[in-house]
Amino acid sequence: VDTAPWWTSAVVYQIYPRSFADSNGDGVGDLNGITSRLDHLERLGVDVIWLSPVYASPHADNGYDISDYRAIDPAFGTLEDFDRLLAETHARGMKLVMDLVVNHTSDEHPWFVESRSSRHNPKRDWYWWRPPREGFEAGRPGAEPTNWESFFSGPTWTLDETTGEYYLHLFAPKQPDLNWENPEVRHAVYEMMRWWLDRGVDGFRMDVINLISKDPALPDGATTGTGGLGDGFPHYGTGPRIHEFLREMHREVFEGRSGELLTVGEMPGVTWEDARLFTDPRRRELDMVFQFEHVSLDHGPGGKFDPRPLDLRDLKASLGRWQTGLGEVGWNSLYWNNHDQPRVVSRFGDDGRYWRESATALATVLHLHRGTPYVYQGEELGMTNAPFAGVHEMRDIESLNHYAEAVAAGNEPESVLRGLRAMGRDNARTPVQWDASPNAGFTTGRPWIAVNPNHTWLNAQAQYDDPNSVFNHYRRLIELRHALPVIARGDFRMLLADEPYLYAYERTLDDDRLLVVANLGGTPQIAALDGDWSAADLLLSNVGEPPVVNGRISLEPWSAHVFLK
Ligand code: ISL
Repeated sequence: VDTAPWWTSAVVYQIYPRSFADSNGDGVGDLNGITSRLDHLERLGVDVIWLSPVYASPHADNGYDISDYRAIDPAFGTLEDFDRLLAETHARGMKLVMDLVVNHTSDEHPWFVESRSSRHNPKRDWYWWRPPREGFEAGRPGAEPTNWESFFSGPTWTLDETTGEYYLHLFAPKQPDLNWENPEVRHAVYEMMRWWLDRGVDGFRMDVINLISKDPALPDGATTGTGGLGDGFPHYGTGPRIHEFLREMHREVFEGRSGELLTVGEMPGVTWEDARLFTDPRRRELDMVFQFEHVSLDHGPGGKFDPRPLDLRDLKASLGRWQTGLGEVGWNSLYWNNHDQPRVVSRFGDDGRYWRESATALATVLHLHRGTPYVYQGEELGMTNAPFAGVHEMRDIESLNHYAEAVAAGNEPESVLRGLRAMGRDNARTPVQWDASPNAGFTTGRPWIAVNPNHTWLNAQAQYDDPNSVFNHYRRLIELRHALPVIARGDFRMLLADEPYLYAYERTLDDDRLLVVANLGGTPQIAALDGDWSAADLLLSNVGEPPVVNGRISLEPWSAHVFLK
């Protein structure tokens, strides 16, 4: 009997609504736009849609700053539109998972408006309020209660003149952190989650959920940050009560509901040891987590905006460690892309000469690991980074803040721009390229961020009927996961770990052996493997059948092959 959870053989597709499809010509994607494009997802064969936030929001961080958890933002539509999207998704046999952003709210959420109104307001303690540092006058540099640096530049504290106290925001000042120490906060969140589940949604992707438990002593961090600021992560990352909070959430929200729901926690800085605890089914916390190790390997000494080339051996060591670490207990999420990461074909592949081959090779390698694959909108088309002419074409608060800070600190604008062009989040946020028409079929109006000019040849319409397209390669990978238990549940063994251009591994289940072998570089390679693969079935290839003599497989640049025996 197959007792593996349903999501071991499932693939999730992430939609960033603002950039997916615009139904009303205002230049911003919306819910009706998504509903009108569900055929694309059905054709691709994905099982679950994860919707980035569509709640009411002032959009300081594109909806990751929520002012009403039970309302749809008018830019995206209405609750009625939402219900229709949900019904249409279900009618096609797919599930829909919401984004849950509860480390912080918008500063325009009524909870925060009340909280800031006076020191004695009943909701005062729903957020983190602190007086200025001992001996410092409020508002002076250094008066912040801790030295922590925000993810979006500058300090994590903003002074509120009304009461003369500071509030904590790990992200933008318009994203104040909720105080999870307060049980009223936790129960208000659980109630809201139950409200959405009762409405029919199939689970949650939980934004920065490993940051919700802070050390209440709020100690300073080691001063590594810009302008004398410090790293607060050890005091709020995977904090003292995080497992307790997630178990409580599980009890209050998920216990007794259908086993068909999905929970995935986004967890910057999480280790595989922690991830195993979070996803051990006996502990009743989460189904899976998003980790960040493999998307940090190309960060240079100056951090994310100072990238260095990826050494493939580091990538294999990292992903291999997670495969093994969560091999017996726990479960992996597999992703190259999301709305916060540059496009993988530009980042780890070759978006020029070997565009198609590298997009499909990277997809092959990722999808056949043990874990649940996530496809980010446009990834299935091989969408690339955007050719931003300058910062005036960028929209992301993280990029704009970093640019202002770095240039003010005396850095050459051109060199700051280089970092943003390579690593900025807006690379992932240009509109989905549906066809070759002027705005790529995304909108009839003026898009909120420019469409990538390569949509004239890189678009969905051009790929549906091309058997070799990136789209059809993703479709086949998804099909394979659905069809083969060895992909869903087999053991994982990394091969050729020291090879700098080859990515090879074996999956085994009972008598089935699956071999994935790929050349992730621009020169021909030979993979020398143990055992005889010459008689094995070639299940999938992105370039055609490779020459195989026993265990020696010749690999063209960026070729990827999947064998079964
Ligand atoms: O991209 C990042 C900054 O370098 C990440 O650290 C990112 O901020 C982090 O992964 C958390 O992301 C999530 O929470 C943020 C939001 O801006 C991101 O879009 C979201 O995915 C705050 O809600």
